[in-house]
Amino acid sequence: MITFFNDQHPAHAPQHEFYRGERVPCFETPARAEHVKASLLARGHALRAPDVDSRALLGQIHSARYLHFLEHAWPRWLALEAGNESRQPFPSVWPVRTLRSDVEPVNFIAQLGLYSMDNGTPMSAGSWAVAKAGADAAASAAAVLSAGTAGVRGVFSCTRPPGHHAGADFMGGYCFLNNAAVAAQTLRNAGAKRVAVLDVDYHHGNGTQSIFYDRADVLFVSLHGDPLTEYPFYLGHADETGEGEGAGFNLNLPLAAGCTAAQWFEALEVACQRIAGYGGDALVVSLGLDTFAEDPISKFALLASDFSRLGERIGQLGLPTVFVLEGGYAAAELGTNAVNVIEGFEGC
Ligand code: SP5
Ligand code: ZN
Repeated sequence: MITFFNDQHPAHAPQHEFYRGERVPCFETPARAEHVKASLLARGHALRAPDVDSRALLGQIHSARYLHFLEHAWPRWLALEAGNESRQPFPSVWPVRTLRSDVEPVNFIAQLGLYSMDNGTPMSAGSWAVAKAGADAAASAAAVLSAGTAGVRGVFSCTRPPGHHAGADFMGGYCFLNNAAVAAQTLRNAGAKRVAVLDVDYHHGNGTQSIFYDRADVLFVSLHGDPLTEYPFYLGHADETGEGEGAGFNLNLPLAAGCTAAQWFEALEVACQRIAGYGGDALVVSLGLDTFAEDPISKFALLASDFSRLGERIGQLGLPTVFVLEGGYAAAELGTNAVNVIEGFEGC
């Protein structure tokens, strides 16, 4: 499968995140993408460099003040105090209910809280450049598909950091820029009337849902761990069905942590029926692989062979498809699992 690989990704390399009150090594590591790259090359898939500048697209998905913050965050952090190049900024205060988010404070950490949904999205020196290059990869993949090149049914955007938790004006869950939303909007801009997004990451794609919640031209369908017990906790329930023109164009299929692969595939079937009924012109798959049984932070039970089956089922939808890499933290197995999906898709 044609794959756009964000080869700048190693420059996004924060050292630690918080877990149960302790600082622990990041789960979302450069090794993840390197394992996917190795499996792609070993199995004969050529890699391309992103060739679309997503800047204008980012302005269609994210707020101007959020993009401005992200782009300048690291140099501002360095300017705050000597030694900050070896420290990571974390938010410590957030504008929850009754507090104002319309006035941007001057204080850097207060701004970081304004533009974050959690303290679980660590930043490093290269984060902006790498996230931007990842959005370029997603836009490049969608552009190839839109060009209608003969024989191209699927394109893969292989990048990190992931994107589906990032909303119009906030980061979260290791995500800064919403790559899947960029891909969907690229397809719309190129003439697709309707685009479906299928999010199969273990975690609900709250950012993608919120970006398209009031739109009928992008259907969002997600299967994920029940937010009553699983991150991102505050979105992803079954009663979230869209609003305004988007009413009826959002489908959440929460599943109990610990559910079986058979139960997961039953939900996938419901998701696929909805997508087939939508009559879209193209599909974006938020390809999280943290549904894997051995994932260190998730509680579903898919095996390597199940990812081939997932790719086949997606292929049966018969839609031009952009795959965008999201989560998946069993790094050594990530390559096999990702390539199983895209080869399952190609083989069906
Ligand atoms: C893109 C993506 O998959 N983001 C996930 C962000 C999850 N962040 C919260 C992690 C909470 C970890 N809970 C671990 C329980 C392990 N026993
Ligand atoms: Zn995830």
